[in-house]
Amino acid sequence: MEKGLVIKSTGSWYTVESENGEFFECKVKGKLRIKGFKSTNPIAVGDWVNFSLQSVSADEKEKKIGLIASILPRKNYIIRRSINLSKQSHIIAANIDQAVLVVTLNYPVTTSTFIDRYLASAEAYSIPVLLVFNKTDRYNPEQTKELDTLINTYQSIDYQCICTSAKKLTGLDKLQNAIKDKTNVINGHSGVGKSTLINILEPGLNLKTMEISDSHKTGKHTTTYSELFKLNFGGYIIDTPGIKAFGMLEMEPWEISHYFVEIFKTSVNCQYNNCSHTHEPNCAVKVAVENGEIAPSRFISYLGLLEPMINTVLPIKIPIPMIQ
Ligand SMILES: Nc1nc2c(ncn2[C@@H]2O[C@H](COP(=O)(O)OP(=O)(O)O)[C@@H](O)[C@H]2O)c(=O)[nH]1
Ligand SMILES: [Mg+2]
Ligand SMILES: [Zn+2]
Repeated sequence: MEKGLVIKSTGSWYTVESENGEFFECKVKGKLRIKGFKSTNPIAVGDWVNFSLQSVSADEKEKKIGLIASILPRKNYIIRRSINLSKQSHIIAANIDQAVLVVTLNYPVTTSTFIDRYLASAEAYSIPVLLVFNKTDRYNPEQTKELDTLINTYQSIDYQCICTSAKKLTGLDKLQNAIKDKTNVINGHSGVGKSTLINILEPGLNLKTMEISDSHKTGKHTTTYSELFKLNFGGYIIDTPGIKAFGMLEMEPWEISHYFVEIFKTSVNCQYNNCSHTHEPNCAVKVAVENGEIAPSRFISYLGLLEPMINTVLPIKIPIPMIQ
């Protein structure tokens, strides 16, 4: 039995890279079942599988194909829930080491709310995030200050931040080091520079970029298959559908606060252990926002996610102007 990594899936065939770097076309042997999981695809890119090789003759030539016998346990995965009623989900990718969110303050605008939703989703999936602030060449002094504040906010809660300019070619070594030897998904609004950055780091890798999210707007369910692209300097980049695919999991209101790391940490000091940090007395989170230990923008993002679930009103006066 061989062990390998699924790097491409077309539905019934999988391209598997064996541990010594050979590629095999593989099929699933019999029926694979994953306990407690209803999914349209049992195997996804990023899965490690055990497979055996079988010789088949094709066009009078001997060829080896693989038969996948089992999947190794996943450390995480991202899914897209189906829109129809089957309740089946589609696994986009498994075993992701890092989610890279490319952000620009402007051109186009990325709001802190958008960043925070992304971070919360990634926390829910247990995927570390790298924040890449691109197009620094375009910022005037005032915007640069704004950027510094934003970076301070995220670094203070332990998210790795890198500033880049694909135009001036700055920060690219840092970016390369940060994604090297990892399996990365890359996201961010259209136009922030994802393709440009990737093409500089890995010339020739023309990612069929991620604008597939548009199909979600129309409600159409396009079956898309992801692919792991190998980086020559080590690691992989996953060509994934957009941010929508990385959306929030179904969760209870109290769960949301678990995915805002600093809110979760602070909440151990709230009077009620199921405190929603809105109307409750003796709420340590509200105190921390008021005295500047928690960034107001983060608290506002948290309330924004809570709001569709319960009717929240801004529970406190926000002392500092926030970045939008
Ligand atoms: N000034 C400037 N422009 C950039 C930078 N990075 C990308 N761009 C430009 O932004 C536009 C969108 O980039 P693209 O890579 O297609 O964005 P994507 O949609 O995220 O893949 C292109 O015109 C790029 O040339 C940068 O760091 N500085
Ligand atoms: Mg692109
Ligand atoms: Zn509280």
